Amino acid sequence: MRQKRMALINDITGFGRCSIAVMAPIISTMRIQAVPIPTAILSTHTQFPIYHFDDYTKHMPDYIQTYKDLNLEFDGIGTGFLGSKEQVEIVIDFIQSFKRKETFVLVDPVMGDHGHLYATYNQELANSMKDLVAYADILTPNLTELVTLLDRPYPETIPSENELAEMCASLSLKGPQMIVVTGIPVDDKHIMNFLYDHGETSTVLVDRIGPDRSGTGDVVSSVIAGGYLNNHTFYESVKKATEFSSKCIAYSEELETPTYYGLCFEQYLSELGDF
Ligand code: PXL
Repeated sequence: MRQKRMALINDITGFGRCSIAVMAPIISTMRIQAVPIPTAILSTHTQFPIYHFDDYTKHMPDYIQTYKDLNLEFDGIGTGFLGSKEQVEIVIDFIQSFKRKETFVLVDPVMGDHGHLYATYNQELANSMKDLVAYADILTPNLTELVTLLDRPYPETIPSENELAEMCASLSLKGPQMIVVTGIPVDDKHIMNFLYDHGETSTVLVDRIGPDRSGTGDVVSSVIAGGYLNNHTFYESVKKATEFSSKCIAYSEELETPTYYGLCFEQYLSELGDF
């Protein structure tokens, strides 16, 4: 028997607590081997006023070829921030090569927030993200990403649970049967995560603490992936991810950490070790 192993296809950002710099420690703490596959290397993430961005696309095929030649196996594959259509195609090839019957794929369709796509995003990239969605077992969009994947406009009011269920059902026709719409600001005091699991829906409500923080999605998706790989249900994994991120956000606020410095997750990281 070997330990479980998860490929993390995402960027490496030095300062700012996002992507692999967050996902690898969380996955490792959850006793799963983390295997980074960088899509880009950045000094800080793109929410900072300045950053150095080194696209890794041209290295990715050779990097991945080593794993093909070694016949490596992965129990989980997680994808996040992707920079170009070409990169999405490389990721789809990776999934086609490494997804076995028991391998689960989590796609975090990192594209934007608050109704706007990130600066590095354009319509072409958003369209190729739709192709990637077809390979996901678990999909973790926020509301902006959910409507973008469905080619719908950002809603003027927060959608009802029935509307969210209908949108998730539409998206599930493309492949993913477990969808969590993250960070829905239902009112001034609460954030809702809406779950769709093979046609069944549920919600996880959490107190809203301070303004939105960058990297929250990366903390949430890695705890979900780790929990699911450790044989928890999708609902249990989302609940743990929500509670953990909420605790980290409260601590980050207490320290008056700037929102773009991300979640001070190190404080509570060890608590994930027994989940
Ligand atoms: O956490 C999302 C994310 C990941 N990677 C990079 C980003 C962002 C969000 O801005 O800029 C490089």
